[in-house]
Formats: sequence, structure tokens, C-alpha cells
Amino acid sequence: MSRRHWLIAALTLLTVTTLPATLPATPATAAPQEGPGANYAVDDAFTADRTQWWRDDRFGMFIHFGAYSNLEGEYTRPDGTVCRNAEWIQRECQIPKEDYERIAADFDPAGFDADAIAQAAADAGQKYVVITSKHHEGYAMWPTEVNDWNLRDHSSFDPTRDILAELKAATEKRGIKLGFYYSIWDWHDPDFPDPATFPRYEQRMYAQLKELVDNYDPAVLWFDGEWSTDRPNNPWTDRDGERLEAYVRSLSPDIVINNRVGKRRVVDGDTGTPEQEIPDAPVAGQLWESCMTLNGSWGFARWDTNWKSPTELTRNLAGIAGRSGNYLLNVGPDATGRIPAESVSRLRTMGDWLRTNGRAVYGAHAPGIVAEPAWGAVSRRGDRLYASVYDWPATGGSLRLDALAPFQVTGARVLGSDQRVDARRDGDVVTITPSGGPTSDIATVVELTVRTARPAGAARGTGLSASFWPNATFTGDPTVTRTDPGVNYNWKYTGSPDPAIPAEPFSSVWTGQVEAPFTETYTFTTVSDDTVRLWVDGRLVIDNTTPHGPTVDQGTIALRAGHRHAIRLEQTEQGGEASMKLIWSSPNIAQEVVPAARLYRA
Ligand code: H79
Repeated sequence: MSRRHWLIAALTLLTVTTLPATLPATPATAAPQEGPGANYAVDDAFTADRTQWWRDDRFGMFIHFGAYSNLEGEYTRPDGTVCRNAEWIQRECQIPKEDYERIAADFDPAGFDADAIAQAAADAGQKYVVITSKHHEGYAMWPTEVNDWNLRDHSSFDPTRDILAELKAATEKRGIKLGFYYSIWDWHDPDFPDPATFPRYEQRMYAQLKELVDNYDPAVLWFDGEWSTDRPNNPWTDRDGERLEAYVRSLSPDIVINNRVGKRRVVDGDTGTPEQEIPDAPVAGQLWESCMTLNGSWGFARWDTNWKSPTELTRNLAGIAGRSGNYLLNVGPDATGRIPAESVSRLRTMGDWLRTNGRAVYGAHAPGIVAEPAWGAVSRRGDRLYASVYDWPATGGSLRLDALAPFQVTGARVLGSDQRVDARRDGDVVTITPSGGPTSDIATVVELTVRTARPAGAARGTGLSASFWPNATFTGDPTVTRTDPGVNYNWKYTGSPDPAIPAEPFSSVWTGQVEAPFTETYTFTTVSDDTVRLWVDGRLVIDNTTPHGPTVDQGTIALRAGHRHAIRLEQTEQGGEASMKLIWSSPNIAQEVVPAARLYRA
């Protein structure tokens, strides 16, 4: 047996009496190993081919659909009073288990039309769909073999139909990716709440996830319900998350996984998950996606008419793209499986706007070289800036952008308009003066063509000199010395820099030079656990030596184009989890793990 398989077998015996026979005979190349020497950072999610589609697509459809949908947000109690909620209705309205099972048995979403849903997503300009395969109620929306609490075996629905398979075919036909939401928290499985029986639940969860991956090949797994809570008690730990993330990657290495696979931290999964909110600036250390509702509810609620306006929704999308995020916008089909008309019409309006202005969103990211204006949002794609203008200036008026780097403006136009646009730079101010009216009340997009500095330097580095000690104090001779192509480690509980270094304690030092491509101010971002210090040009740029869990720290320093600046990074692992990433960004560089070509050995 290979080392990897031996370890997995041992882990299986120790923690989950019988894992489903799921692990591939040949481990996928990107799958992490277990134990000392393992690194769970399979790639740099900011630049990896694996995440490219996700970073470019920007706009997805979330679908909340489950047994709760059959109540359409209202539960009438035996005494005739009505209790309102949506997907949390079982718990929030304290519906007795037998009653809820009866409601599910009556569920018949015969009107579920995967083609109509996928077409609504396509018309909206949404490039991926994430549907609840199982919400907190524990009810599986596909014909799982793991239990009977599912849409085929416990409903009034046509047992020959499989809505996830239907949606897979309908999305695929339209070039839309499909992913699955899966709740770890489970209100129905009796083994869930007790830590003593939890491993039996976990085994069933692994088996269900394998079904989902094997049968539908999802592009995304969107976990939820990872937090500590009661009614029922949730025993999920960060160590469970470490194992689950490795398990999913062993099933299929390219799946994009959200951070609720673990404990919603920067080191968990690939993507951060702000819910019902939009971060007020680009997010450090992780890709991110805001999930939001079209009204105030995830599941269908017939009483919820609190619909957001198409203007608000579209501006949210433009603003999110300008901060390098994704927008996962929710629809909740009703008891028959149909998406409300109010949702479809809003999505269509967004799609209409995107047909003219999609360049401001798809493949676009935070501009870096200009500050975010008060009058709208700005994104960048290559040598183009896209200014989504919410408040169009009156005739003769102009818009102002504050430049953060030395670039020239060489052209300007309004998307969907022939009008002449004057754009000039004077010092650090770019003034844009349109000559006509707006193209849209939602947002009118001005495209600026810019000429930025060319990257300087040889970019022939191979990485930094690395040393690792089997103690947390850099004491004695290092056990391992080598060249590391970058610092991109997520060792979690069981991994370490090398098989010869224990999972705890250890300490690490990277030294050498960093070659700057542009003359500007660089922001260095570290994701570390337990301590970190970073010096650049002999200056202490990041200093967090209080032992901590996974933490993002930042420091800035001005560097000179083509110049090699001394760099030294230290990390210690005193116990528990460990991580160390070295990321940089600047006006001209989008956030990324500092690449090997810009790093030189000591
Ligand atoms: O699936 C959707 C939500 O059901 C789930 N995550 C998104 C994607 C979610 N879990 N927790 N929360 C959202 C936030 C918790 C809200 C609560 Fe409540 C406030 C739980 C109890 C009070 C909202 C209001 C749910 C029930 C009443």
C-alpha cells in the first residue's frame, strides 16, 4: 500500500469506522497528502487554472429549493395560527418531526422546469448555478442511496425524475456551470448531534458527497451549516473541515470549494462567503463571493414581497466586480418548482444591462490603478478600465477619478453609445467629460484605454532560500534547507513543510530578494499561524509574534522597478494548525502569491 493509502486507511480506522470505498486508485496529482510534508494549499487560487472560470464569470444563480418549499413560507399550526419563515421554517416554527415529514411526503414540484431555470440564468448573464442539494432540514434533492429522506423516496413527486440531473443537462446545454450547496448541519439525521455518533453521520455525508461528485460532476461544492450551534447541537470542528476538504479534492481536484467546508476562515477552502453583505473593499487573502437574496428570503416565501430593485441588484454586481468578487444571487422556486415572476423579471433586466455592459463585469477585477469613486464603480480588464457611472453628469459636467499609479489615458468611449468622450489626466486626476446622455438609468459604462508601465526586471527568479527547524525557536541547525518557489503553505493540523519536520512544533525562515516589476507601493499580505515576521529592505513590514490562529496581516513598502530588494520571512508553529502564505499586490499587480520568477535565493 502506498504511504498515502496506508495513512488514509489508518485515518479511516481511527475516526470513521468505514469510509465509503471512495478514494481513487491513483491519487489525483493536485490532491494533498496526509501527515508531515503535506500541504493543503493545492495551488494559488488567485492565479490557478482551476479557479480561472470562477474568477472570470463573476455572476451566478443560487437556488434554494427543498421540502420547506412545499410550505411556501407559511406553517399553519393545529390551533390555526400561522408562523412564517422560509428554509428555516421547521426549526423557527417548531414544526413537529412527524408533521414535517408529512409535509415533505406531500411535496410534488411537478412544475420544476430545468430548462426554464437554466434559460433564466442564461438570460440574466449568470455563468454558474449553485442549487441546494441538501439544506439544514437534511432532505436530499436527488435520489440518494444513503437514506430515504429525499425527493424520490419521500415525496409525491414522479420517482423517475431527478431534478439535479435535469438541471445538469439544462445548464450544460447553455454553457453554464453547475454546483451544489450542501449543509453540514443536519436536523434530520439522528446521529448528527451527538459527538459519539457523529462519525456515523459523517460517513453518510461523505457517501452523499461522493454520489454528487460521481453522478453530476459539480464545478462547485458550497458548504454551509459549519458553525457551532444548538437545536440540534453541531459538533463540526476545524479538523473535520480539514478532512472534508482533502476528501473532496481526492474525489475531484478541480472543484471550487467555499470556506464553510471548515470554519469559514481564510485558510478554509477556496472562497470567502460574505452573506447578505458586500465587503467595502477588495478582500485580502482569499477569493470571495457575496451571496444575496432578491427579496428577503432564500427559500420561497409567498408573503415576502420585499423585492430589491433591478438598479440596486445591477449596481451590486458592478460594485462587486470592481472589488474582485463574485455575486451569487438567489432564487427560491415555489412548491410547484417554479421561480417567481418577480425574480425572473429582475434577472432579465440585469441580463439586458450586461448585454451592453458585460465587459465591466466578466473577466474584470479591482482596478488597482485608480481609487473607487463615489459616483459609481470601476473595474479593470487588461488595458481597459470600466467606470460604471450611477450618477451621470449634467450636460458639460465631468467625472473625476483619482489615479494611484503613473498611467496614460489613450482612449475613451461609452459602451452602447457613439458619443465622444474626453478623458484627460492632469497630475493624479483623470477627468472624464462625456458629450451625451446616459445609456441606462441603472449605470452607464465608460471604457477607458490606459497605457501602464511595462514590468521591469529579469523575472528569472526561482524562489527563496528556505530553512526549517523541528522546534518553534529556530534553535540549532535547520533540519531541512531548500529553495521554495514561493511561500504558499496551508499545513493545517497534520501537514508540515517536510516529512522530516513534525506537524508541531516547527519554525521556518525564507530569505533572498524580491524583484519589483514597477516603481510603486506594494502591499504584502501574509496568512499565518502561529506567528509571522516579514522584513523587506531590512524594514519590519509585518510583525505579529503573538501566537494566533489563521490570521491575515498586511504591510506596505515602496519598491523600485527592476531592483532586487532584500526579503526575510519568519514563521513559527507552536501547536495546533499551521499556515504561511506570502501574497503581494500593488496598483499594477492583482493580489497573488508572490511568484517564483520574482524571488531570488539568498
Ligand atoms: O442557506 C441560506 C441560509 O438558510 C443560511 N445560509 C444561506 C446561504 C443561513 N444560515 N444561517 N444564516 C443563514 C444566518 C442565520 C440567521 C438566523 Fe434565523 C437568525 C437563524 C435564526 C435567526 C433567519 C431568521 C433564519 C431563521 C430566522
